[in-house]
Amino acid sequence: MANQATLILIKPDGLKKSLTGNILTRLSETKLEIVAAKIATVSRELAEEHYRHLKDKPFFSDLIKYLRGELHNRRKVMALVYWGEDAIKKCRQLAGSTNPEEAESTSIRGSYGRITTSGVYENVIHVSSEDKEAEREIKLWFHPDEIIVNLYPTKEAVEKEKKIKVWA
Ligand code: IDP
Ligand code: MG
Repeated sequence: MANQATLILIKPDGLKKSLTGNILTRLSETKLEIVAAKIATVSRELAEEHYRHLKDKPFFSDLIKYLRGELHNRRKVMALVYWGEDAIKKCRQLAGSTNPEEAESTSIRGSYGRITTSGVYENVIHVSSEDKEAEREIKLWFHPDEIIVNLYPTKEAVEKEKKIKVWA
């Protein structure tokens, strides 16, 4: 299996429960490389685009609230790109099943996830499920210059008169 990239999100419940260290320690068992990392706020557009494959599900609007941190008063996620051999399978195995009640008890979701009374699967972490999805998601969450390896083709562009913030 060739090198592969996957998006990982530590979701707002993971941040609120102070699980960042535990989750990164678990993921380090994979011996994969972290090639991008940041804390990000999640706009409605980003959340809806990220979970667009679920937009017809009855739990979609709660899922968007969950990813945006509205259920945990933590308006942020930690986004990372893990890279290396068989990255998706290795990370999904450690993450465990989508439904935290069905996830193996020692997996990340099995250890730390729960189903809320309103039925949201609060499962602490997101992992891309296959190559095409990983590419779509990584491009959604990161600019090319935030990733320290060349994962996908890029092109040069000039942004005219774009206001940016610099240190005062
Ligand atoms: P995945 O996160 O394991 O790839 P997906 O099917 O892509 O699973 O679903 C994305 C997220 O939507 C899940 O991680 C979970 O938070 C939520 N979700 C998925 N299915 C259900 C469901 O049946 N009820 C409630 N929440 C769900
Ligand atoms: Mg998925």
